[in-house]
Amino acid sequence: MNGATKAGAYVLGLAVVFGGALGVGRLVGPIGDAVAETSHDTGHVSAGPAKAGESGQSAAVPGGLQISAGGYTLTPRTDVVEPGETVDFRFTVTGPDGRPVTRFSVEHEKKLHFIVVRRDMSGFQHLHPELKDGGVWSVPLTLPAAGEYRAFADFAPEGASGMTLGMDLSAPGDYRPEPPAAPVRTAAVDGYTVTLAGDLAPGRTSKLTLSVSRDGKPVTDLEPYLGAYGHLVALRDGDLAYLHVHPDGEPGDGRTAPGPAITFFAEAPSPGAYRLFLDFKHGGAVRTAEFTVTAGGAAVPAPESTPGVKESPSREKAPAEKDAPEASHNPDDHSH
Ligand SMILES: [Cu+2]
Repeated sequence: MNGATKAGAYVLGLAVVFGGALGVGRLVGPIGDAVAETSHDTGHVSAGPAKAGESGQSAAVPGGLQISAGGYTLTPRTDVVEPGETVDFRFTVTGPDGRPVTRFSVEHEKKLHFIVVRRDMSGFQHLHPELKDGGVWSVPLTLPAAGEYRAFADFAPEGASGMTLGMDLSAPGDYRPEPPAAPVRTAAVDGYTVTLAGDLAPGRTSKLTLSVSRDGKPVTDLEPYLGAYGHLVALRDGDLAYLHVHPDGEPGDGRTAPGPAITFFAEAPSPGAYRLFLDFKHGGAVRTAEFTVTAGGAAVPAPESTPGVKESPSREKAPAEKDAPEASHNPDDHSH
Protein backbone atom coordinates (compact mmCIF):
# COMPACT_ATOMS: atom_id res chain seq x y z
CA MET A 1 0.00 0.00 0.00
CA ASN A 2 1.53 3.35 -0.96
CA GLY A 3 1.51 6.45 1.22
CA ALA A 4 -1.41 8.14 -0.49
CA THR A 5 -3.59 5.06 -0.32
CA LYS A 6 -2.65 4.56 3.29
CA ALA A 7 -3.64 8.12 4.15
CA GLY A 8 -6.94 7.61 2.35
CA ALA A 9 -7.57 4.43 4.26
CA TYR A 10 -6.72 6.21 7.50
CA VAL A 11 -9.32 8.87 6.78
CA LEU A 12 -11.83 6.18 5.89
CA GLY A 13 -11.05 4.48 9.18
CA LEU A 14 -11.83 7.64 11.09
CA ALA A 15 -15.06 8.08 9.14
CA VAL A 16 -16.08 4.59 10.15
CA VAL A 17 -15.20 5.23 13.79
CA PHE A 18 -17.14 8.49 13.92
CA GLY A 19 -20.04 7.05 11.97
CA GLY A 20 -20.21 4.23 14.48
CA ALA A 21 -20.06 6.63 17.42
CA LEU A 22 -22.95 8.63 15.98
CA GLY A 23 -24.90 5.45 15.48
CA VAL A 24 -24.46 4.41 19.09
CA GLY A 25 -25.55 7.85 20.24
CA ARG A 26 -28.70 7.64 18.18
CA LEU A 27 -29.67 4.14 19.07
CA VAL A 28 -31.76 5.18 22.03
CA GLY A 29 -35.11 4.91 20.38
CA PRO A 30 -37.77 2.58 19.12
CA ILE A 31 -36.43 -0.53 17.46
CA GLY A 32 -38.03 0.49 14.18
CA ASP A 33 -35.74 3.52 14.01
CA ALA A 34 -32.66 1.39 14.50
CA VAL A 35 -33.11 -0.21 11.10
CA ALA A 36 -32.79 3.11 9.32
CA GLU A 37 -29.84 4.12 11.49
CA THR A 38 -27.87 0.99 10.84
CA SER A 39 -28.52 1.31 7.12
CA HIS A 40 -27.17 4.83 7.37
CA ASP A 41 -24.05 3.59 9.13
CA THR A 42 -23.55 0.93 6.54
CA GLY A 43 -23.67 3.67 3.95
CA HIS A 44 -20.72 5.32 5.71
CA VAL A 45 -18.76 2.13 5.61
CA SER A 46 -19.30 1.40 1.95
CA ALA A 47 -18.95 4.97 0.74
CA GLY A 48 -15.19 5.13 1.12
CA PRO A 49 -12.43 4.81 -1.46
CA ALA A 50 -12.09 1.07 -0.84
CA LYS A 51 -15.38 0.50 -2.59
CA ALA A 52 -15.37 3.43 -5.00
CA GLY A 53 -17.71 2.69 -7.86
CA GLU A 54 -20.35 1.05 -5.74
CA SER A 55 -23.32 3.23 -5.01
CA GLY A 56 -24.65 3.72 -1.51
CA GLN A 57 -25.50 0.56 0.33
CA SER A 58 -23.78 -2.56 -0.88
CA ALA A 59 -25.85 -5.64 -1.55
CA ALA A 60 -23.72 -7.58 0.91
CA VAL A 61 -24.76 -5.94 4.17
CA PRO A 62 -23.03 -7.68 7.08
CA GLY A 63 -25.25 -9.75 9.34
CA GLY A 64 -26.80 -8.53 12.55
CA LEU A 65 -27.30 -4.89 11.54
CA GLN A 66 -30.94 -5.23 10.59
CA ILE A 67 -34.02 -6.31 12.50
CA SER A 68 -35.66 -7.29 9.23
CA ALA A 69 -34.12 -8.71 6.07
CA GLY A 70 -35.18 -10.92 3.19
CA GLY A 71 -38.78 -10.94 4.38
CA TYR A 72 -37.91 -12.15 7.90
CA THR A 73 -38.38 -9.92 10.92
CA LEU A 74 -37.47 -10.29 14.58
CA THR A 75 -40.35 -9.37 16.85
CA PRO A 76 -39.55 -9.23 20.58
CA ARG A 77 -42.35 -9.18 23.15
CA THR A 78 -40.46 -6.42 24.91
CA ASP A 79 -37.23 -4.56 24.34
CA VAL A 80 -36.78 -3.33 27.91
CA VAL A 81 -35.30 -5.60 30.59
CA GLU A 82 -34.59 -4.42 34.13
CA PRO A 83 -30.86 -4.85 34.87
CA GLY A 84 -30.04 -7.77 37.15
CA GLU A 85 -33.47 -9.40 36.79
CA THR A 86 -33.90 -12.72 35.03
CA VAL A 87 -36.87 -12.59 32.71
CA ASP A 88 -38.48 -15.05 30.32
CA PHE A 89 -37.48 -13.22 27.15
CA ARG A 90 -39.71 -14.07 24.20
CA PHE A 91 -39.65 -13.24 20.53
CA THR A 92 -40.79 -14.54 17.19
CA VAL A 93 -39.29 -14.58 13.72
CA THR A 94 -41.97 -13.40 11.31
CA GLY A 95 -41.76 -14.85 7.83
CA PRO A 96 -42.57 -13.41 4.40
CA ASP A 97 -46.19 -14.55 4.87
CA GLY A 98 -46.50 -12.35 7.96
CA ARG A 99 -46.79 -15.29 10.32
CA PRO A 100 -44.26 -16.54 12.90
CA VAL A 101 -41.86 -19.09 11.44
CA THR A 102 -42.26 -22.45 13.18
CA ARG A 103 -39.77 -24.59 11.28
CA PHE A 104 -36.04 -23.98 11.42
CA SER A 105 -33.03 -25.92 10.18
CA VAL A 106 -30.51 -27.15 12.72
CA GLU A 107 -27.15 -25.37 12.42
CA HIS A 108 -24.31 -26.19 14.78
CA GLU A 109 -26.69 -28.50 16.66
CA LYS A 110 -29.26 -25.78 17.41
CA LYS A 111 -32.20 -24.26 15.59
CA LEU A 112 -31.32 -20.78 16.76
CA HIS A 113 -28.28 -19.19 18.35
CA PHE A 114 -28.96 -16.11 20.45
CA ILE A 115 -26.06 -13.78 21.19
CA VAL A 116 -26.44 -10.85 23.58
CA VAL A 117 -23.79 -8.22 24.27
CA ARG A 118 -23.84 -4.72 25.63
CA ARG A 119 -23.07 -2.02 23.05
CA ASP A 120 -19.63 -1.53 24.61
CA MET A 121 -18.90 -5.24 23.90
CA SER A 122 -19.07 -6.25 27.57
CA GLY A 123 -21.17 -9.03 29.08
CA PHE A 124 -21.15 -11.42 26.10
CA GLN A 125 -23.74 -14.21 26.33
CA HIS A 126 -24.37 -17.08 23.92
CA LEU A 127 -27.78 -18.59 24.61
CA HIS A 128 -30.07 -21.15 23.04
CA PRO A 129 -33.74 -20.26 23.32
CA GLU A 130 -36.42 -22.93 23.30
CA LEU A 131 -38.95 -23.04 20.47
CA LYS A 132 -42.48 -23.06 21.90
CA ASP A 133 -45.80 -23.52 20.18
CA GLY A 134 -46.68 -20.97 17.54
CA GLY A 135 -43.09 -20.10 16.68
CA VAL A 136 -42.45 -18.36 20.00
CA TRP A 137 -38.82 -18.45 21.18
CA SER A 138 -38.28 -18.33 24.93
CA VAL A 139 -35.07 -17.92 26.93
CA PRO A 140 -34.24 -16.93 30.50
CA LEU A 141 -32.35 -13.67 30.05
CA THR A 142 -30.45 -11.49 32.49
CA LEU A 143 -28.94 -8.17 31.45
CA PRO A 144 -26.35 -7.79 34.21
CA ALA A 145 -26.02 -3.99 34.20
CA ALA A 146 -27.70 -0.92 32.79
CA GLY A 147 -27.06 -0.02 29.19
CA GLU A 148 -27.96 -0.53 25.58
CA TYR A 149 -27.60 -4.11 24.41
CA ARG A 150 -27.61 -5.79 21.03
CA ALA A 151 -29.22 -9.20 20.64
CA PHE A 152 -28.54 -11.36 17.58
CA ALA A 153 -30.61 -14.26 16.35
CA ASP A 154 -28.60 -16.57 14.09
CA PHE A 155 -30.87 -19.08 12.33
CA ALA A 156 -32.02 -20.60 9.06
CA PRO A 157 -35.75 -20.97 8.37
CA GLU A 158 -36.44 -24.36 6.86
CA GLY A 159 -35.94 -24.05 3.11
CA ALA A 160 -34.20 -20.69 3.36
CA SER A 161 -30.56 -19.74 3.80
CA GLY A 162 -29.07 -18.78 7.14
CA MET A 163 -29.26 -15.23 8.40
CA THR A 164 -28.50 -13.13 11.44
CA LEU A 165 -30.99 -10.48 12.50
CA GLY A 166 -30.27 -8.03 15.31
CA MET A 167 -32.36 -6.05 17.76
CA ASP A 168 -31.71 -3.48 20.46
CA LEU A 169 -32.53 -4.17 24.10
CA SER A 170 -32.42 -1.59 26.87
CA ALA A 171 -31.60 -2.08 30.54
CA PRO A 172 -32.64 1.20 32.16
CA GLY A 173 -30.28 2.95 34.53
CA ASP A 174 -26.95 4.72 34.73
CA TYR A 175 -24.85 3.44 31.84
CA ARG A 176 -21.09 3.90 31.90
CA PRO A 177 -19.63 2.34 28.77
CA GLU A 178 -16.32 0.52 29.02
CA PRO A 179 -13.46 2.08 27.07
CA PRO A 180 -12.66 0.19 23.87
CA ALA A 181 -10.35 -2.74 24.53
CA ALA A 182 -6.80 -2.46 23.25
CA PRO A 183 -5.78 -5.05 20.64
CA VAL A 184 -5.11 -8.31 22.46
CA ARG A 185 -4.14 -11.70 21.04
CA THR A 186 -3.85 -13.66 24.26
CA ALA A 187 -6.79 -14.20 26.56
CA ALA A 188 -6.94 -15.76 30.00
CA VAL A 189 -10.12 -17.46 31.18
CA ASP A 190 -10.72 -19.87 34.07
CA GLY A 191 -7.02 -20.80 34.24
CA TYR A 192 -6.77 -21.35 30.48
CA THR A 193 -4.68 -19.29 28.10
CA VAL A 194 -5.92 -18.88 24.55
CA THR A 195 -3.65 -17.44 21.87
CA LEU A 196 -4.82 -16.10 18.53
CA ALA A 197 -2.80 -16.50 15.33
CA GLY A 198 -3.80 -15.08 11.97
CA ASP A 199 -5.25 -11.74 10.93
CA LEU A 200 -8.64 -10.53 9.88
CA ALA A 201 -8.42 -9.03 6.41
CA PRO A 202 -10.93 -6.49 5.10
CA GLY A 203 -13.03 -7.72 2.20
CA ARG A 204 -11.96 -11.34 2.19
CA THR A 205 -12.00 -14.53 4.18
CA SER A 206 -9.02 -15.24 6.38
CA LYS A 207 -7.92 -18.04 8.63
CA LEU A 208 -7.79 -17.63 12.39
CA THR A 209 -6.24 -20.22 14.66
CA LEU A 210 -6.88 -20.21 18.39
CA SER A 211 -4.72 -22.38 20.61
CA VAL A 212 -5.78 -23.41 24.10
CA SER A 213 -3.35 -24.22 26.89
CA ARG A 214 -3.58 -24.70 30.62
CA ASP A 215 -0.72 -24.34 33.09
CA GLY A 216 1.62 -23.96 30.12
CA LYS A 217 0.55 -27.26 28.55
CA PRO A 218 -1.42 -27.51 25.32
CA VAL A 219 -4.96 -28.80 25.81
CA THR A 220 -5.43 -31.81 23.53
CA ASP A 221 -8.77 -33.09 24.80
CA LEU A 222 -11.19 -30.30 24.03
CA GLU A 223 -14.80 -31.42 24.18
CA PRO A 224 -17.18 -30.95 21.25
CA TYR A 225 -19.42 -27.93 21.66
CA LEU A 226 -22.14 -27.17 19.10
CA GLY A 227 -20.66 -29.69 16.68
CA ALA A 228 -17.18 -28.20 16.77
CA TYR A 229 -14.27 -27.76 19.16
CA GLY A 230 -15.06 -24.09 19.37
CA HIS A 231 -17.66 -21.53 18.42
CA LEU A 232 -16.44 -18.08 17.39
CA VAL A 233 -18.49 -14.90 17.26
CA ALA A 234 -16.89 -11.78 15.77
CA LEU A 235 -18.41 -8.30 16.07
CA ARG A 236 -17.26 -5.09 14.38
CA ASP A 237 -16.37 -2.23 16.69
CA GLY A 238 -18.63 0.77 16.16
CA ASP A 239 -21.78 -0.90 14.90
CA LEU A 240 -21.57 -4.52 16.11
CA ALA A 241 -21.91 -5.99 12.63
CA TYR A 242 -21.97 -9.76 13.10
CA LEU A 243 -19.39 -11.54 11.00
CA HIS A 244 -19.86 -14.81 9.26
CA VAL A 245 -17.47 -17.30 10.84
CA HIS A 246 -17.23 -21.02 10.31
CA PRO A 247 -14.99 -23.65 11.85
CA ASP A 248 -12.52 -25.65 9.79
CA GLY A 249 -13.40 -29.28 10.42
CA GLU A 250 -15.51 -30.95 13.04
CA PRO A 251 -15.12 -33.62 15.71
CA GLY A 252 -15.02 -37.10 14.22
CA ASP A 253 -14.19 -36.11 10.65
CA GLY A 254 -10.85 -37.94 10.87
CA ARG A 255 -8.70 -34.84 10.42
CA THR A 256 -9.73 -32.42 13.16
CA ALA A 257 -7.82 -32.78 16.43
CA PRO A 258 -9.44 -31.95 19.80
CA GLY A 259 -7.00 -29.10 20.39
CA PRO A 260 -4.86 -27.37 21.16
CA ALA A 261 -5.58 -25.48 17.92
CA ILE A 262 -9.07 -24.54 16.72
CA THR A 263 -9.25 -23.10 13.23
CA PHE A 264 -11.89 -20.79 11.77
CA PHE A 265 -12.50 -18.88 8.60
CA ALA A 266 -13.83 -15.37 9.14
CA GLU A 267 -14.82 -12.61 6.79
CA ALA A 268 -14.25 -8.97 7.80
CA PRO A 269 -16.42 -6.56 5.80
CA SER A 270 -14.18 -3.53 6.30
CA PRO A 271 -10.98 -2.28 7.95
CA GLY A 272 -11.26 -1.60 11.65
CA ALA A 273 -11.35 -3.21 15.05
CA TYR A 274 -13.28 -6.38 15.80
CA ARG A 275 -14.02 -8.19 19.03
CA LEU A 276 -13.78 -11.98 18.93
CA PHE A 277 -15.53 -14.26 21.42
CA LEU A 278 -14.42 -17.88 21.44
CA ASP A 279 -16.59 -20.43 23.25
CA PHE A 280 -14.83 -23.73 23.93
CA LYS A 281 -15.63 -26.65 26.19
CA HIS A 282 -13.23 -28.40 28.51
CA GLY A 283 -13.68 -30.07 31.88
CA GLY A 284 -17.42 -30.18 31.27
CA ALA A 285 -17.85 -26.40 31.13
CA VAL A 286 -18.11 -23.87 28.31
CA ARG A 287 -15.68 -20.98 28.65
CA THR A 288 -15.37 -17.75 26.67
CA ALA A 289 -12.07 -16.17 25.62
CA GLU A 290 -12.18 -12.63 24.21
CA PHE A 291 -9.83 -10.90 21.79
CA THR A 292 -9.62 -7.59 19.96
CA VAL A 293 -8.06 -7.56 16.51
CA THR A 294 -7.68 -4.99 13.77
CA ALA A 295 -8.46 -5.82 10.17
CA GLY A 296 -6.31 -3.93 7.70
CA GLY A 297 -3.27 -3.61 9.94
CA ALA A 298 -1.98 -0.08 10.44
CA ALA A 299 -4.56 1.46 8.11
CA VAL A 300 -6.83 2.01 11.08
CA PRO A 301 -5.44 3.51 14.28
CA ALA A 302 -5.56 1.36 17.37
CA PRO A 303 -7.97 2.62 20.00
CA GLU A 304 -5.14 4.09 22.10
CA SER A 305 -4.03 6.45 19.35
CA THR A 306 -7.43 7.48 18.00
CA PRO A 307 -7.52 11.25 18.52
CA GLY A 308 -10.50 12.79 20.22
CA VAL A 309 -12.52 9.62 20.59
CA LYS A 310 -11.92 9.08 24.26
CA GLU A 311 -10.17 10.56 27.22
CA SER A 312 -6.57 9.82 27.97
CA PRO A 313 -7.09 8.13 31.38
CA SER A 314 -8.72 5.16 29.64
CA ARG A 315 -5.56 4.53 27.62
CA GLU A 316 -3.75 2.95 30.53
CA LYS A 317 -6.61 0.62 31.33
CA ALA A 318 -6.47 -3.03 30.52
CA PRO A 319 -9.86 -4.60 29.79
CA ALA A 320 -9.90 -6.27 33.21
CA GLU A 321 -9.41 -3.03 35.12
CA LYS A 322 -12.67 -1.23 35.60
CA ASP A 323 -13.97 1.80 37.34
CA ALA A 324 -17.50 0.54 37.05
CA PRO A 325 -18.13 -2.42 39.33
CA GLU A 326 -21.21 -3.48 37.37
CA ALA A 327 -19.16 -4.14 34.26
CA SER A 328 -18.74 -7.75 33.32
CA HIS A 329 -15.63 -8.36 31.29
CA ASN A 330 -14.91 -10.85 34.03
CA PRO A 331 -15.21 -14.23 32.33
CA ASP A 332 -16.85 -15.65 35.45
CA ASP A 333 -19.82 -13.41 34.86
CA HIS A 334 -20.59 -14.83 31.46
CA SER A 335 -23.67 -16.96 31.22
CA HIS A 336 -23.62 -20.23 29.36
CU1 LIG B 1 -25.28 -21.17 19.75
